[in-house]
Amino acid sequence: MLQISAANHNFHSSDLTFADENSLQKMARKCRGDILRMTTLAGCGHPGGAMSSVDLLITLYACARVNSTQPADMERDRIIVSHGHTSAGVYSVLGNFGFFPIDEAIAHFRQAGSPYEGHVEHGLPGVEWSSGNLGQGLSAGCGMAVASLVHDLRNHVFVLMGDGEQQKGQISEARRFAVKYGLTHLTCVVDLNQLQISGSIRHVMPQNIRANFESDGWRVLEIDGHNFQEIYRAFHEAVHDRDHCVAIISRTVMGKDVSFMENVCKWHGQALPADLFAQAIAELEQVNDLDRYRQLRHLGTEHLTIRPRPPFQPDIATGGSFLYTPDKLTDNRSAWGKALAEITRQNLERESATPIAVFDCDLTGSVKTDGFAEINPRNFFQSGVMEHHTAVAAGALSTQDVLVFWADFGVFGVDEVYNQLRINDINETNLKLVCTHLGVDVGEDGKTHHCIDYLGLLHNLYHFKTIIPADPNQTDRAVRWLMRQPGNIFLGMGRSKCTVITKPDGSPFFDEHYTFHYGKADILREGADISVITMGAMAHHAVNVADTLAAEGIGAGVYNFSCAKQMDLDTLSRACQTGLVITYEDHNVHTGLGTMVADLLCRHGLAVKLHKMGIQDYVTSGEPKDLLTAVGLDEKTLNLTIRRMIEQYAKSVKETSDLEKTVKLAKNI
Ligand SMILES: Cc1ncc(C[n+]2csc(CCOP(=O)(O)OP(=O)(O)O)c2C)c(N)n1
Repeated sequence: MLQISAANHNFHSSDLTFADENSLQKMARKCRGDILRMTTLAGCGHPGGAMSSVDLLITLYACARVNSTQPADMERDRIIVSHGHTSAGVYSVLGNFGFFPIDEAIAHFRQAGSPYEGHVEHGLPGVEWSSGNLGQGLSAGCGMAVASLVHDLRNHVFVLMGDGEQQKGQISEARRFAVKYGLTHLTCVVDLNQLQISGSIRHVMPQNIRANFESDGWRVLEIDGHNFQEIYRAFHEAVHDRDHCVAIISRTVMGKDVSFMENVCKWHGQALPADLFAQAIAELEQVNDLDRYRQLRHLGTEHLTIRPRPPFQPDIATGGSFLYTPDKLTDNRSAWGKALAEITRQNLERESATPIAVFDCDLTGSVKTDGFAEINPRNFFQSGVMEHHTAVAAGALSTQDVLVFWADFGVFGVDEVYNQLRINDINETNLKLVCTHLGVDVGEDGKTHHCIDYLGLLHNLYHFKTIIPADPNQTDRAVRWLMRQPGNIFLGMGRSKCTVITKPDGSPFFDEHYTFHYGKADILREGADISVITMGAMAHHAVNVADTLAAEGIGAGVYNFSCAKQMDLDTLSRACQTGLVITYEDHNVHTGLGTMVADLLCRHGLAVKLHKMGIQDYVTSGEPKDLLTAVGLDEKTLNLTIRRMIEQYAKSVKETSDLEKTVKLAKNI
């Protein structure tokens, strides 16, 4: 096992000792052989970039403050590999440095059920962030560098990236963020091998990487990315420069050290066939031991383990609650902002409290993060119009023992950044995403701003919980609940002020005795004739309609399913007892609550007549109440729909009994 000298550990002295340089060179040769072993055995992968990046990786994992025996130590440096396709390079280094058995990584690379995935996987010790979609790693690095500020750590964050990857716009967002927040303990390294999948980076998409970094305020160093002394010195400079974020542009050679692979872009994403592997491994002066690994691969992957992130249990005091009374309209977003500010105040001086951080994308007043910003400005991150970056930075920070909120409009916090949220979900983050201005409630801003598809999008993300509270009281209690939860949670609300939902006696439904339970539905009104299933801003319309119909003797039950992704089956079964169900929502009718209800009804054999009321197409600008009328979601239309369904049902029952009578007559029974 490679042991670096104390002088070079943590980039302490300014030069690499001769002995350490020799050790790193030897290790590089071994790692290049292992990259080829892995990819040839798997018959796929990305050997070319892995071989150009590997000297940078070796220097980092050898000299940075990381320890294979304590890979989760809080004080460790964070190393993020943004060009996750170079996984064979990363695994070869981590395996040879003892983070896991190298033979295991070689034998099971890209095999079904194995943690040694095609793109780097955070379930492995030493891997901080699963990447694969290019352009996101620097944002993850920013999030982890913010964690150092929040926890007052003295560590360093390193991000490795490809050069083709630099074409991605999100990187410029991350560069600006890093400079604005003085993340001088963040260093990035660009592997400048001049090639990407389709050829030379100059032909695919010309760029000026150095100028891009410099114009955003970074200090840039240029080095030979295969010269260990130069690599080490650059890291040493970067780590000790407390005035700049430093980018190290490293000139490298794709396929380095195998003559026929060097500078050939075909090897970016292609494994060597067995005959070329034999040639290459001979050039690297190593034995061709592929058969041994083939045998190990045949053993399968059942014995391999993936380590989930350590559980996150925020310690937050959430005592008390605000009670909103029916005599006044209040918007849910104000209820969220007020609860956030009050809980922040409660926890600010508590020694054991988990730190809270809030990200905002230039919508502070609208998404009600201003109260937090005033109370805890140090942990408030104004990220401007940089949602892609923010989604990832906030997600990465949430893996570092910080309770992280990102508040935005629905169209920017979900639609704009769907893939970033997906990567967060894959990374098992603990992000609390709070989106306002959902549905057509945004009204006059028009169709670009009507977020009507968020529920369907978030339904795709296996680990995201969704909560769409019905009124300010439920919002307050949901915020208090989610403050103490691990995992990704979405809290959604509209823009307008809304009516406080009441019990039939006129008192608040979600009163001082109410506690939010994730997955529990609320029966807002009982009714034996028909059931309306709804959530969020539409709930009070359904209650109004039910109350009007009750006065005429029609029993419409109203069910608030604020947690659509974990539906309360008992309450759903109860709603189905009427035989008639309407789902009522201001979402895309194809992917919203109605479709989720229909799915559940089918899966559990609950037979009802179901009518889905939702949005059929994009909607124009207009006042929210007019838009609800335009799309057939106003109270009058709900009222008529309920009556029509009940009438049709009665008619069909009558027709059935008439038919039965006729049949009986015909049979002379
Ligand atoms: C967002 C995104 N778009 C496209 C891809 C597909 N892809 C994988 S690697 C690659 C080229 C990357 O080039 P570079 O960063 O220079 O890596 P190298 O070729 O040096 O390994 C592309 C386009 C991706 N992984 N992510």
